[in-house]
Amino acid sequence: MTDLSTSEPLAPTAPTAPSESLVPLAPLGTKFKLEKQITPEQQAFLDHYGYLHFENVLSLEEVQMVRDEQDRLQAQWIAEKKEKIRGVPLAYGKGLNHEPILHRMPFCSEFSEPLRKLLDDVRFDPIKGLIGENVRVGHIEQDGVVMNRYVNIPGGVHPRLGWHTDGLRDIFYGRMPQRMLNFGLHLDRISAKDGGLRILPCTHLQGFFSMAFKKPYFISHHTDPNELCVETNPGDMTVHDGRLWHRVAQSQVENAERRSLFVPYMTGEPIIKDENSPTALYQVIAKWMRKMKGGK
Ligand SMILES: O=C(O)CCC(=O)C(=O)O
Repeated sequence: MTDLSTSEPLAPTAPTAPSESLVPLAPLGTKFKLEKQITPEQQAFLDHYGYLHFENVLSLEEVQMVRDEQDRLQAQWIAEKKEKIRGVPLAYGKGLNHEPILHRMPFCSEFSEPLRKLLDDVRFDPIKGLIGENVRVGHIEQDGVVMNRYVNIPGGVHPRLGWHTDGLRDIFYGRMPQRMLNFGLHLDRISAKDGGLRILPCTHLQGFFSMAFKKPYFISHHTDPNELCVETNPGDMTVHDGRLWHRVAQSQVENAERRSLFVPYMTGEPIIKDENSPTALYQVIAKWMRKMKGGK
């Protein structure tokens, strides 16, 4: 296990005050277009707010392919009665018709050729440049590429996800949080009433104490006065800094489903997972919390 005191912590980025920056800062909520290169405006936006939103990154055919792959893998893993993938417990629950489903599916790109091909497409290369050199897609690291399915039905166990940052899980691997970005592919039309992604802009600049203790991880679901609701269309992509606080709000519509795919872009020493990997403590806690709500 790495000695925490000697692990290299996240390099804190100085906040760029709009007035001091040479690059004009676009207003919060701006949706960008993903081109072959990240523009200085996009970089300044990420540095300042901790996230970016790109519209129409996937075609509707690609969105359908991702949805089909999620359904295919889900059916396969349920039929095989899989309990864990590479040490990560699977989150079983009920779908819109009360059929068995999987709410979170880790390492998906390892089990789907078309998904792997899509995520390695050159269109995503500019994203890697956002956090510097030696960045890699975390296909086989930590939880890998995760497919999410939130279902809002009476008695449902996973209609939402509490406040958290993604970077803190490094602590469970015995090291300080490393620099990372998580990019999300959004598969549904989601407006504020449908729940969906809520972020706390600028919290990536908060420092370690606030990253660890600002809110109780995954337990807190409260609306924060400073949160931003990220409304998406199928094929949109969001990118957020691993230090940014975010949550997924529950839909106000009954019998509703939302799907997303999250892809980690990692730096630092890789923490590779295989079939013999143990379950990390944060995954044990997540499973225990699901059980408390009646899930598996
Ligand atoms: O579904 C989303 O938009 C966010 C997912 C997320 O925060 C996570 O999987 O850690």
